[in-house]
Amino acid sequence: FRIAEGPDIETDWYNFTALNFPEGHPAREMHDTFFLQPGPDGNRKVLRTHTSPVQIRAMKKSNEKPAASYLTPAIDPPIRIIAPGRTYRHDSDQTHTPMFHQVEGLVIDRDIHMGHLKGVLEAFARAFFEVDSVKMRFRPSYFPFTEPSAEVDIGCRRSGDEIRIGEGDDWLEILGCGMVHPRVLRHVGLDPDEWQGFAWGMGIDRVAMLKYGMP
Ligand code: 2NL
Repeated sequence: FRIAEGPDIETDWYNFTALNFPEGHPAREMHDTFFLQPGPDGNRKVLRTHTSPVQIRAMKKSNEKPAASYLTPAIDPPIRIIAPGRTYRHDSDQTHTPMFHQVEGLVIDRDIHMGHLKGVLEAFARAFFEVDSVKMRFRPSYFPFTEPSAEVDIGCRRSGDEIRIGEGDDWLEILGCGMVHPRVLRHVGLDPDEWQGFAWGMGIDRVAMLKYGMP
């Protein structure tokens, strides 16, 4: 996986439209979006509400021909990227800060399926929590940009103030994921009959607290 980065200030298209949020859909407001003042063209930019636009930019680049051969060459699929970064939502209380961090991951290749997603996330959980095996479950969920979509819980055991990861009869949600929606692939110029992919996203604050045993 390569690390990919992008701008904090995004256009509506990269933050929402390309990700299959319909125009005028309440989900755009539900993200508690910070909107900037409209520019001369009437378009209002946003503070990105997730790191997904970074991946949209990477996929779009992957099939755009550079203006000249000495400029950044197009990265053809397969794409394997991790997109960490600041994200913003108009939400502020004891458990929410208006600026927080997400890490998203994306894989695009031929013949990609949910089994690959499961394998990558299991390998991630074992490495991140530094344990040999992690109990995991996938619950059906919904995101506009993936189909099917799932939320992933890891097994844990709580005793007093302590929490043990990877075993036990309790569950803790750590991330959301799914197969990239064909409409998202089409928006970035990839043919969904040729290319498939999976993506996931998580808030890093939660997993960091778990890893370092903060209650
Ligand atoms: C969550 C869920 C998710 C993604 C992020 C993604 C990005 C592209 C296309 C499709 Cl460009 N999907 N990202 C997919 C599923 C879930 O995040 O709860 N995050 C905190």
